[in-house]
Amino acid sequence: MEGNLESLYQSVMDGEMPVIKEKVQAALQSGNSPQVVLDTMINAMGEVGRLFEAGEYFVPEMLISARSMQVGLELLKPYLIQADVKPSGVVVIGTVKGDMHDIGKNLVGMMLEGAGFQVIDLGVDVPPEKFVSAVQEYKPQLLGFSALLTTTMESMKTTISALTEAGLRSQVKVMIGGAPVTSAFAEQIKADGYAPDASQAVSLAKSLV
Ligand code: B1M
Repeated sequence: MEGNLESLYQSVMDGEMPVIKEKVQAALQSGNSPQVVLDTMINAMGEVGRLFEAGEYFVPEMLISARSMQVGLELLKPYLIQADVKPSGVVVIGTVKGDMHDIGKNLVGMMLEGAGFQVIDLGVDVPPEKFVSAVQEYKPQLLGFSALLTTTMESMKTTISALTEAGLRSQVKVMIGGAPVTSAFAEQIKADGYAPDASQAVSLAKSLV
């Protein structure tokens, strides 16, 4: 790995938030593409997850790494915006009830914005009724659910049921994603689509609206 990328990778893993900005800038200035810089941070978070699973990292370590990555993501945001994008539609996104993970959801939101969607982000731990009222209020073409825990994937199903009960299911397409989510699960809960990562979320969103 190129030196600046290696240093950024290590800083995300160590949760060195104050130095992340300069490390992202250094990595970009030394000629690495924004995508490579982004992938470096995503890989670092993957390693954080592995260390957590191995009992070498605990929640505080995961949290400071996550905060560092958020700082880095904000800096990359302008680079994720495509040139000459036409307005594509309105998307409401959120991390489902019981789940506090938001890095992936934020990245998906940024990329959708970059592709011309107006993104209304409901945040984390979003209960089904909040998604329902957001559909009534903003009339989006698309709803996006994110979940990182096997235990909270079920909230996606509950939210789809809540939309059906409110008579709104046919008015909006639902796309889902997050590490434990699969296309088989999307089919099972009758979502309209699943994307494994943020760039495929953009292609999927475009194809759904
Ligand atoms: Co948590 N955590 N965490 N965590 N955490 C995981 C998810 C875990 C896999 C770690 C592990 O054990 N290896 C594990 C889940 C195990 C499971 O359910 N099978 C876990 C656990 C157990 C927990 C707690 C229960 C720990 C505890 O308290 N004992 C707890 C739960 C809290 C809660 O939510 N109720 C917890 C807490 C936390 C922190 C708060 C400390 C922190 C989150 C901070 C934050 O998000 N602001 C955290 C972190 C950072 C992680 C890991 C290390 C990294 C997640 C991440 O940000 N990845 C994670 C391990 C891992 O994933 N390897 C882990 C980077 C991000 C860019 O990727 O989110 O996958 P990701 O998003 C991707 C795709 O999934 C996709 O596109 C994104 C970009 O490519 N995508 C979508 C995501 N959403 C999408 C939506 C779409 C389409 C695509 O359409 C709408």
